Amino acid sequence: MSDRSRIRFPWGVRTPYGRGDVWPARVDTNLADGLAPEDVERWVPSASVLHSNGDAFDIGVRGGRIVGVRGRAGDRVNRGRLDPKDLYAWRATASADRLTTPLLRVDGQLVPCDWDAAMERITRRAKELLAETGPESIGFYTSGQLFLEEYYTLAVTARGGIGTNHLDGNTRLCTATAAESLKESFGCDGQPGTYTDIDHADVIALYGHNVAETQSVLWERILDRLAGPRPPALLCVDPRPTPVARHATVHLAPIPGTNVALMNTLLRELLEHGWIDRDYIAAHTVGFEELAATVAEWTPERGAAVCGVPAEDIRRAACLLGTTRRLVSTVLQGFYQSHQATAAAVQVNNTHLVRGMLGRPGCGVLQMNGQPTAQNTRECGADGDLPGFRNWANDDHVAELARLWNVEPGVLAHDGPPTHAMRIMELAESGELGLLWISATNPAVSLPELSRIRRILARDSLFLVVQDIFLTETAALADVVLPAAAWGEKTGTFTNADRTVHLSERAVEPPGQARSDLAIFLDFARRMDLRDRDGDPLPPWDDEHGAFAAWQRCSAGRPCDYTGLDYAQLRRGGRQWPRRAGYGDEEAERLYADGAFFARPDDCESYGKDLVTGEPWDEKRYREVNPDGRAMIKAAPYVRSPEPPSPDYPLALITGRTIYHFHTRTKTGRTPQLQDAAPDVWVELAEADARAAGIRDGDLVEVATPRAALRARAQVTGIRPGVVFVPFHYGYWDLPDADVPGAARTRAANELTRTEVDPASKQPLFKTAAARIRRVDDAHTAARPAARGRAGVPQVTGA
Ligand SMILES: Nc1nc2c(c(=O)[nH]1)N[C@H]1C(S)=C(S)[C@@H](COP(=O)(O)OP(=O)(O)OC[C@H]3O[C@@H](n4cnc5c(=O)[nH]c(N)nc54)[C@H](O)[C@@H]3O)O[C@H]1N2
Ligand SMILES: Nc1nc2c(c(=O)[nH]1)N[C@H]1C(S)=C(S)[C@@H](COP(=O)(O)OP(=O)(O)OC[C@H]3O[C@@H](n4cnc5c(=O)[nH]c(N)nc54)[C@H](O)[C@@H]3O)O[C@H]1N2
Ligand SMILES: [Mo]
Repeated sequence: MSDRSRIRFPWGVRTPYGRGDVWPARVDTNLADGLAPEDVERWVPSASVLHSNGDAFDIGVRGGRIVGVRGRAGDRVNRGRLDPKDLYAWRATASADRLTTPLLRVDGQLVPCDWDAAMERITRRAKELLAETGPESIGFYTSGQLFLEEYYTLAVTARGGIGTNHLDGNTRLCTATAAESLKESFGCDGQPGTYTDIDHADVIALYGHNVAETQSVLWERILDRLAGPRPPALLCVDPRPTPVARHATVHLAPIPGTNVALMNTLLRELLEHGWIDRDYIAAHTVGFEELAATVAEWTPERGAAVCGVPAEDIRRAACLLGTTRRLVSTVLQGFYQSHQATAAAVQVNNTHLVRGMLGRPGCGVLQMNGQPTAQNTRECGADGDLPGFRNWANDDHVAELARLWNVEPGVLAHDGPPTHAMRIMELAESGELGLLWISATNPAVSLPELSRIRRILARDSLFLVVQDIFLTETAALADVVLPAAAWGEKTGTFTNADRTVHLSERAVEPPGQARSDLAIFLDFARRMDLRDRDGDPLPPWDDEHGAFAAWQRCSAGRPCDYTGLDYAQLRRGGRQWPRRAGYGDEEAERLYADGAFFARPDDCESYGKDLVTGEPWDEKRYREVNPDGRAMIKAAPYVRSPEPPSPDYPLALITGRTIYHFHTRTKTGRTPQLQDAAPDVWVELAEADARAAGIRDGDLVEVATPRAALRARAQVTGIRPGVVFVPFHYGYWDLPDADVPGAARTRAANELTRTEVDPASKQPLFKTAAARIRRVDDAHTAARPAARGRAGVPQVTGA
């Protein structure tokens, strides 16, 4: 298949296989025009940083430049395959508009400067703030896209060195609910399942997960099973007619925000029919009776009325879940970013717990990650968790960290849990936070209610540092901009959604003065003169090798144990954790195979929360409920959405992704093949809603919520009536100055979304808002280019 056609046929050709067989290899390659594989001078091991699937490939280098990519046939994750973003977006790393020097704000303008000037300005402000108000006036907001070594360095610097509790990652927007749901059910973060479960499954249930577009190589694995002998049945729960929905045996398209009602209905069906494993429940779980009581009222008819799906379809879905012997479930943003996020994700865990379907081939839960390195943000404690899945409310865990870092325990002790991202923004808004350091994330496009975020980031009282590879919408608001080395220009490790760790090595030099994020964080720590109890520099390491070794010590004995991994092994291919020294691939494949959980009161990462209110449980309550550290079946009643459609705003607005772009498009928007496939924002709406508003396919329309309005081209599809979908990829960096918000052109989906977080995970509800839509008069639109074809929609479903 030609290169170019992978844009139109993103899932490539099928390599069918049967249940229990090994997924055949297929090597995808993309090289700069005119080059053949033998022209490549060196192949450097790496993996994808444009999703969480962890697809492994080698970077081709020639003449000191990246000239292409080639999938790794032997890797357990992708067996050589690459998705369209990975095939093409390596080109963006060499864009002419990369940041190549630090920038300082002088008289309102960002002007180039050297590293000394930039870092001195930052450390001067940080030292003033430490002296005037203390560590809690400084905050860090990082990413799910750096390397493990970088997160651990930042966590030690911020938590152990500066002593602030205000450190979170954009993983808060992404997989905070995955982590929270795993803690609530199993006592600890860490993915129970593995991708090889796809090879064995008889039913694959996908909840709010458009895997075809967001982990398209994993979807190829599913398509190859569908094309082979003894194919699995698919259950898709998504209001849109995604490629997954089109291949589903049962497609449930619930009203957005009703996931808990649907899950409770499905669970009741399992219980009513006795499709449960009583021995497993008795031996390994607590909480079953409460679940049975909570779901008792959720008859299929009641679920159907609340969720707006036929009762018969719910029965068919439950029958799939209830009668299969091998069930794999995946969950992603349609649950995590919707109303009652954690409560809904936990109910998916419950379907596995009541059926005893965990830790065996073909029986696994994948509470998916989204970003390539989100797992590492979480395990290294660069988010609202402590490193090594330690429990902030357990004094022994905090003391253990203090010993590891050789700092006073008091430095790490705080009144509450680490501050979550939206709270960090509130502290900046109120003026309590004086310095915010943002690395590898673009909140001026990706956070909800953007007019408010722009106001906060632009405040005079906030000294804003932004560390990126491009001058993003966020960087444009900074006081100091730091140019980072990108993927391919630095070395480090990262872990995908099924616990597979890959090594990504430096292939080429970074442009200009750009430096790795690791070097920047360490430079800051040195200039701040951060020290441990013995007066030695903190962090004590100087490079990625030192950081990795320190992380291994921190992870030892914890669920995410890295002590048996090293760079030399990882250079040969991805390997999963947990990996104590001497552990083999078998032992790492699935968590909880023996029905033993990391949930004993002394071990667990969290004492848990009330799923509806988010109220934390204390140690005493946890010990009462779960003294032996079993899996917890936690029930949740359904609660109505905080912003349901109303007479003024009669539609439900959801937001999300296309296969061709990654987030705020800093890379994919600079890759012509991808940008051309989805050049501008659109809004997907149903035929009936379009007709009612006099809208035809391709018309320019305005979508408004109580917060703002944006303009986009209409795409009329088979989406559930009453629901509109807007991709969130389109910010403003590639528009002319005149076309920014407030002027002619508002196009970022997050202008419309609301600042509301899930009570338990604190993840913003990007998929819960009420909206209205109207056609914009043609006279206004004559000058605007029409989107070519159906932007963002692959031409062929890959069957
Ligand atoms: N191409 C591409 N791939 C990516 C990314 C990217 O930007 N582009 N980003 C990566 C990252 S960081 C992430 S987090 C993942 C996200 O991956 P996904 O979660 O698969 O992607 P989304 O499009 O955000 O949302 C998934 C689906 O949720 C549905 N949905 C919306 N509201 C509801 C609801 O209330 N209930 C239910 N059941 N479904 C609902 C939407 O219709 C949508 O199809 O993708 C990763 N992979
Ligand atoms: N409405 C709506 N909003 C959403 C979502 C949604 O579905 N709907 N999804 C949410 C989710 S799941 C996510 S993950 C977020 C993503 O939101 P963001 O994290 O804001 O999106 P990105 O564009 O990936 O931003 C990453 C930034 O890091 C820079 N970068 C890349 N590599 C490096 C590096 O090596 N070093 C440094 N320093 N910088 C680097 C990139 O240029 C880019 O500016 O958006 C969230 N926002
Ligand atoms: Mo994400």
